[in-house]
Formats: sequence, structure tokens, C-alpha cells
Amino acid sequence: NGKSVAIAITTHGSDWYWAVTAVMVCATFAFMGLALTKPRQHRVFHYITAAITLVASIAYFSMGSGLGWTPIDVEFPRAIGSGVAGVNREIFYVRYIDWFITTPLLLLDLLLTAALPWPTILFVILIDEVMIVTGLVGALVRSSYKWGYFTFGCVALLYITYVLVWEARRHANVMGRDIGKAFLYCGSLTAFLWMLYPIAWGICEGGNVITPDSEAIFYGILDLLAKPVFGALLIWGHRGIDPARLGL
Ligand code: RET
Repeated sequence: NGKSVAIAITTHGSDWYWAVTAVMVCATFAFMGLALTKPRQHRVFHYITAAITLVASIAYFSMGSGLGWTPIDVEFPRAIGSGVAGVNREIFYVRYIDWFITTPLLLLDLLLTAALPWPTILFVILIDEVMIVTGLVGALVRSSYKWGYFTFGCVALLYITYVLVWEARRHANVMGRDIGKAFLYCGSLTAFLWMLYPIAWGICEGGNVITPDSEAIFYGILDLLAKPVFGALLIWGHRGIDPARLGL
């Protein structure tokens, strides 16, 4: 845009992004392999969970390849030459394409486990899409309006967290002891991890406080816990649960 003088991009991030890609690919094969050991009527959670790590594999493949990002002028130039107008930051918009597909699938995994009625599931997923899109737009905006988008996203996350820790948890407990337990583990992990994403956003895309290298580590660890580790825990939790009991 003529006034850009420098771009803060990852310098060591690529190797780490490739390592996460490898884990996501392995997890996808593992979840699909486990699906094949079950009768077809018992595979729904394997399929959803494998789709999540498959999409993440492609997002991480993109970031490892140095793709899926765009330079955005930062509100507070900090990473390089503090006070220099027009300093850019590497914003990985591909994360949000990943999250737009995978966060509804993660919620589907959880809310189907709790056997919530489908209109409730649909509404929670639509609010989740609001959260991801406001995060993307906020990340692409330079001015302080970005914090307005961020606030909308945080309100959406508060609603999702309320459904997970209250409505869905209670519903899962009514469905049976084993279902309640599976939900408690996976729902608690999700409620905790998802609250760390806006913190990461605030110090990366938002406030430009930490470098894109540190961002790679922060989001990478969160994504490994929120997708492959969550997925393994969910599939393990379903080992003795017949999907027919959940109306599936
Ligand atoms: C944003 C910024 C706007 C405010 C909030 C956010 C929350 C994002 C979350 C993302 C979860 C991603 C997952 C990915 C899978 O691995 C969009 C960062 C609240 C909760 C679980």
C-alpha cells in the first residue's frame, strides 16, 4: 500500500507448522482406522472427529508452506521498529477457514453426545459461526474497531460456554452415567481450551504483542489439544455407548 516498511512474518514457524501438520494427518488416519473396526452404525463420532483433523491438516499444510496469510497494518506497531507507521503483521486468515468448518464439528461431537435437541444444536452452531467470522473481520481491520468485533466474538463464546457447562452437561447426565462422564471430560476440556483462543487472539492478531513465531506455538498447542487430544478422549468416552441411545 505504499507506506508499508516492514512485515513481521514467521522465521522459524514453518518447521513447527509442519510438525503439527504431521500430527493432524496421523490423527486423521488413526480415527478413520478406528472407525473401520466398528459396525457402520457405530462410526458417527469417528467420522466427525476425523473430518476435524483432516481440515486441520490442510490448514497446517498451508501455514507450513507459508501460505494462507496476508499482511495487515497493525494498530500498534511493536514487533519491528516501535512507532513506525504502516508496519504490517502476518495474519493467517486460513486459520479462520479451518475454524469455520471445524468448530461447528467439535460442537456437533459434544452436543450429539449430550443428545440435545437439534434446534438447540443448530442455534449454538450459528452463534459459533458468528464468533469465528467476527474474529476474522477483527483480525483484518486495522483501526480500534477490531476490538468491537472481538467483543461480539467474546459474547458469542460466553453463550457457547454457558450451553456446554450448564444445559448440555445436565442433559448428558440425564442420558446416563457413562454419557454424563464422557461429556464431562470432553466438555470441560473444550470450555477451558476455547477460553484461551481469545487470549491468543488479543496478543497476536489483536494487540500485536507477541511475534508470529510465538503465535505459531500458542495456537499450535491449543489446536493439538482441541482437536487430536479432544478427539481421542471423545472416541474413548464413547467406547461403551451405543449411538442408538443418543437417537443416532
Ligand atoms: C476469536 C476472536 C474473537 C473472539 C473469540 C474468538 C474465539 C475463538 C475460538 C476458537 C476455537 C478454535 C478451535 C480450533 C480447533 O482446533 C475468533 C479468536 C471468542 C474459541 C477450537
